[in-house]
Amino acid sequence: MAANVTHDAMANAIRALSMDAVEKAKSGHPGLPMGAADMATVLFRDLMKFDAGDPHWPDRDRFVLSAGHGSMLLYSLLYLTGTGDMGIEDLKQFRQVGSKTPGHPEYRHTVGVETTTGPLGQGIATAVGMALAESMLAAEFGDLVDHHTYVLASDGDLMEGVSQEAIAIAGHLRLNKLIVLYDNNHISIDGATSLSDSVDQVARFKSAGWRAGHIDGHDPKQILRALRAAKRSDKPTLIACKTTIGFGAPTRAGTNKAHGEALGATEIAGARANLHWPHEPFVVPEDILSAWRSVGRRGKGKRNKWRRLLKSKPDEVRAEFERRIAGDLPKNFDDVVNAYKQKLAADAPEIATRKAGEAALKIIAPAVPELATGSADLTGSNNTKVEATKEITPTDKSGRYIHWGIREHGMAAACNGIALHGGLIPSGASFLCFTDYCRPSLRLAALMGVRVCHVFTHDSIGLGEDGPTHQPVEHLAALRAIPNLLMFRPADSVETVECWQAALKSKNSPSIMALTRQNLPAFRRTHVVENLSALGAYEISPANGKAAVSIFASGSEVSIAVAAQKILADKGVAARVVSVPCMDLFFEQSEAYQRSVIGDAPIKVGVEAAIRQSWDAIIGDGPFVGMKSYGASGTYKALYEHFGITPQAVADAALARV
Ligand SMILES: Cc1ncc(C[n+]2csc(CCOP(=O)(O)OP(=O)(O)O)c2C)c(N)n1
Ligand SMILES: [Mg+2]
Repeated sequence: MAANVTHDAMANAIRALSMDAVEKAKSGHPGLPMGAADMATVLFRDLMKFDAGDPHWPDRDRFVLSAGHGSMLLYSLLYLTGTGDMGIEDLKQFRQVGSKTPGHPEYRHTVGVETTTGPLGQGIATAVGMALAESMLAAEFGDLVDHHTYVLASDGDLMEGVSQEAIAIAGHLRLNKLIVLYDNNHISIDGATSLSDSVDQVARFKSAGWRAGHIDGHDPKQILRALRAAKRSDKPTLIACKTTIGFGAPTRAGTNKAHGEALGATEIAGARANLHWPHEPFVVPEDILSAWRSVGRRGKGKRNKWRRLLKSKPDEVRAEFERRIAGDLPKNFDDVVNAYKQKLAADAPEIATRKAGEAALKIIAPAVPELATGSADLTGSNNTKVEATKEITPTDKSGRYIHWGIREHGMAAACNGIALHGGLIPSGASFLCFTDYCRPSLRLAALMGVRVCHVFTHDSIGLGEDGPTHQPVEHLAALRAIPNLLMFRPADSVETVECWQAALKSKNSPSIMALTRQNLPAFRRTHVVENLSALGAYEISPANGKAAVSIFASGSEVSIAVAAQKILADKGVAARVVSVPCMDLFFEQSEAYQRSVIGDAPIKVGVEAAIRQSWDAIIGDGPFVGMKSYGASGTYKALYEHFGITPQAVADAALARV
C-alpha cells in the first residue's frame, strides 16, 4: 500500500464517489456512506479477509450492508478495491435501469454483494444466519471454515422488530464471529431519532448476550481497536460508532437533510472544500486508487493458503466440501427418494401430511447431510426433528437442528443467511398462519433466489380447535402471489416426499411445504419414478369415460374431490380429479401440458379450504368450494361441514352447471 496515502484520503474517496453518484442520479442516499466511510475504510483496509480477485472464495469474511439505502458505500468499496467488475462507469450509472448499481444492493445482480438489503432489519438478521452457518460448518469441516461476518447497521435496522429476534438468537448461540458496526448517527428520515426512540442499544445488546460498547466512529484508531477486540471476543459484538450523517457536507451534515437526497451543487462544493478533496466528480487520484487496489489484493496470500489447505485434505473431505459449497445434492438422492416412494405406494399410509413430512425427513435427512431443519418452538407439531438432525447448542454446533425460539421472522431471515453462506440447506418451520410473521424474509428469499425449504403445518381450518387465529385462510393465495416462492401443498405421503424432492432440487427458489394436522387417505398407490408433484398439477383420478367435470384440489381437499367424483359418477356424470400440489410449478410447464391437465371438460370446479384467489387461472369462472370468511374453533370434521367444504357441496356445485 502506498504509505503516503492517509486514512482520510481513502475514506474521502468513498465520500466523494458517493455524493457524486447520488448527485448524478439526482436520487439516492449520500448521508450514510459519508458518515460510515471511516468505519468501512478501517474494516476493509485492516481487517476484512477478502480477495478482490476471487470474490466468491468460500472462506472469505462476509460483509453485510444492512442499511441497504447506503448502497453507494458498498459500490464505492467494490470499485475502489477492484472487486468483481465494478467500474467507474457503473458508478456513473447509479440507480439506472440495467446498471450494476441499483438503488439498494441486490444479491446475484452485483458481484460482491452478499445479500439483498434495503428492507431495514433484514441485513443484520440475515447475517446471523451467515455466522451460524459458519459455526456449523466449522464444527463439521474444521479449519476449512474460519471467517467472520461483519455488519454495518443503522438506527433503522436496530429499530425494526426483526433485529430483536436476530440478536437474541445470535447472543444465545454465542455467535462470536458476528461483529456489528452500528452507525449511531441519531438521525433517521423524520429527523433526530429522539422523535421516536430512547432505547439504550448497548444495554439492549448486552442483555441479549453480546459484547457491546461505544466508540467514536470517525476515529480510525478507536475503530481498529474495537474491531480487534471484537475478533477476540467469545460473544457476538456490537460496536456503537458515534458518527455524523453526511460527514463533510457544510450545512446538511448531522441532519436528516443528508439522508436521502442529492446534496446539490453548492453543498457538494462545500463538502469538497471541507474534505480537502479538490478532484473532479468521479475522479480518484492514482495514488489513492492504487492504495485501495492494494487493499483489494491484500487477501490473496490467505486465499492461496486456504486453497492449499483444501487441496491437502483427504479426497472424500475435499469432494464433500466442494459439493456442499456448489449446492449440488448427493448423487444417490433420487435413488433414495424413488426407493422410498415405491415403499409408500405399497404401504399406502393414511396419515397427516405433517407426519408424512416427518417420515420423509427420516429418509431424506440421512441422505442429505447439508439439510438443517428446525422450528420456531413447534417441534412436536411441525414434526421436523428426526434422529439424523441432532440439535445444535451454544457450545456444540455439530448438529443440524435449530431451536429458533418463538421467532418466525428471525428464523426466516437467518435461514436466508444460511442459504446465502452456502454449504447448508436451511429449513425453518412453524404454523402456516404465522408466515405472516416472516413474510418480509420469505419475499427476500424469493427475490434473491435462494434455496430455503420451509415447513409450515396446520395448513387450514383442518387444524380444528385452535380456531380462526390459527387457521390460515388467505395465506396460500398470499404466498402464491410471491414470485419465485414455491408454495407446495401435498395431498398424501407420496406427494409429500415428491414435494421435498422438488423443493431440494430447486436451487434458485425458496419453498414452503404446507402440511396438515389431520389424517388423509393415500392416493398414489402405483409407483412411478417421475416426480408428478414437480409438474405442479396432474390428473390423480381419471374420469370413467369422457369427463363432463374436472375437479381441481390441493392437499387435504384432494380427498374431498375424489369423494365428490364418486357422488357424480353415481349420478351418471363423469368427472376427473386433478391434484394441484404446486400452482407455481404448474404455470412453469409447457402450454401443451397445462392445457392437457386443465382439460376440456366444460365444468371446472376448484376446491381448497382457503379463499378462491389464485384459482381463477385454472378454473376460469367455474364454481369454487372453499372459504369466504375466517374459520372457527371446533373439531375439524365439524368445521368442514360448517363451512360447506364437503364432497356433496363439490358435487352440487358441479351439478348446478351440468
Ligand atoms: C422496513 C423498512 N421500512 C422503511 C424503510 C424506509 N427507510 C429507508 S432508510 C429509513 C430510516 C433511515 O434512518 P437510519 O436507518 O438511521 O439511516 P440513516 O438516515 O442514518 O442513514 C427508512 C425509514 C425501509 N427501507 N425499510
Ligand atoms: Mg441513522
